[in-house]
Amino acid sequence: MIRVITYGTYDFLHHGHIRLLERAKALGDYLIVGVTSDDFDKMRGKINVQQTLEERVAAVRATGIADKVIIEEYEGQKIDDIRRYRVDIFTVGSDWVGHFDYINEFCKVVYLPRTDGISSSGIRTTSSCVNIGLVGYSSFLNKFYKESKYVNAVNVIGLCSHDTSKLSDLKELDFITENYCELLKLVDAVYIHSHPKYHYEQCRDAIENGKHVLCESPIAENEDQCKTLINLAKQNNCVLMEGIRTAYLTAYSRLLLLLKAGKIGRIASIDVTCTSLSTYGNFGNSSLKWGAMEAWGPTALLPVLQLLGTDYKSINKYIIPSEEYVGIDGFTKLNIDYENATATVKVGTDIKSESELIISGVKGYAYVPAPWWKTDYFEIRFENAADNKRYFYQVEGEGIRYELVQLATAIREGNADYYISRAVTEAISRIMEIV
Ligand code: C2G
Repeated sequence: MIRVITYGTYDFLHHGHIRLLERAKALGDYLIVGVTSDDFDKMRGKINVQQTLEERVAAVRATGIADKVIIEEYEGQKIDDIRRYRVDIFTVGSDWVGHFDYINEFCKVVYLPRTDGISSSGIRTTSSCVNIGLVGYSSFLNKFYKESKYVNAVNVIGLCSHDTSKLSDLKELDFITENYCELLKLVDAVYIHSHPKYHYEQCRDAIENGKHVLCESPIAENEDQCKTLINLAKQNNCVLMEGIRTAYLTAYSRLLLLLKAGKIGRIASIDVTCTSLSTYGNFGNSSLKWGAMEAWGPTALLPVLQLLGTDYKSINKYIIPSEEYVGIDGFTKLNIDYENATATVKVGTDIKSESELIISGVKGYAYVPAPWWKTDYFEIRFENAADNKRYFYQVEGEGIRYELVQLATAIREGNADYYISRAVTEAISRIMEIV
């Protein structure tokens, strides 16, 4: 019996895939199909996959062509599989010619002609492309725009800004306006990165016009405004997503899962620092300058609220005012106390410090090095250093593209608060008001 193996993502299974599977089967008597896991696809840069692994496996099984379906989860697994299943032929489409020649050492390699004129990314783009308008003035929007090009479920088509002097990359957009209502007429969704004092009304106007919103946190300056936006989004069947990029990073979300699973035992203390001397809004006038809490508060509060909860007992603050801008905090330290845990949050735009995250538990602690908010790496450490574990998860583009993939998914499936719960969003707005 000649055993053949092939691998793929098989997102939105189409006739190109099926033809490949048919010809793969024809190479022998028994066909094994490896379907890639979500993590493995993300690791190898395929972040746009929209169907779940379960859906993709089911679709391949339903063709009735494969004799066995396995999951491809890690780099190098193909060699393991070829040995384990005593494979005679590895095959894949001709778009991979040369890429798998090394497998000739283990079995015969056959590249089959790829079917022209169809692709999963083509299906994804036509089936659910979200037209996005950008709102704001910060140079960060250049990075956001560049990252959006990696996500084929979204398409940035316009900008609303009162000052485009720092938005060089966006000058290529066909639609640039100072009129927010005009932008709203054109798009399906907006990404709001204006000054936090405008977030509430810009979110409200977008949702009232039936538009989805991804807004830089804080989405509102107090809890009442926040609750109003959440209810309005529900009534209008709009997605309202909080833009804290850290929440969408694989490393951060895996750290949270490990800690919630009790990896370090009960968490007693969290120390988190976020400082950066050149944060958005340094535009020479205080009306556009973001204070330390505005720039870093939501990010710094995220692990505290997600791990210790939102029902803290007290918050004490220590504020060092900005020396340059009246009424703005240059550095803020918060002590947040719970029934049996405590957190220290330090944020600064005028003062530089070691921006790390340390989560202390009764069995050990988690250490995330600076800049922890865009980390690809963390350690879980114990009394016996031999038990320490290191974790690495590749990050591309500081998490913006993962945030955009989640926005497109939320618009398609409706789960806007999958990564950041509404309770956390409300608590952030509540704390922003206190401070
Ligand atoms: N394919 C094809 N014709 C198309 C599209 C895809 O023949 N129009 C083939 C690909 O060459 C591949 C298989 O169908 O052999 C699955 O394609 P994808 O789902 O796009 O996954 P891909 O990442 O290309 O799979 O490690 C090997 C990779 O996993 C190969």
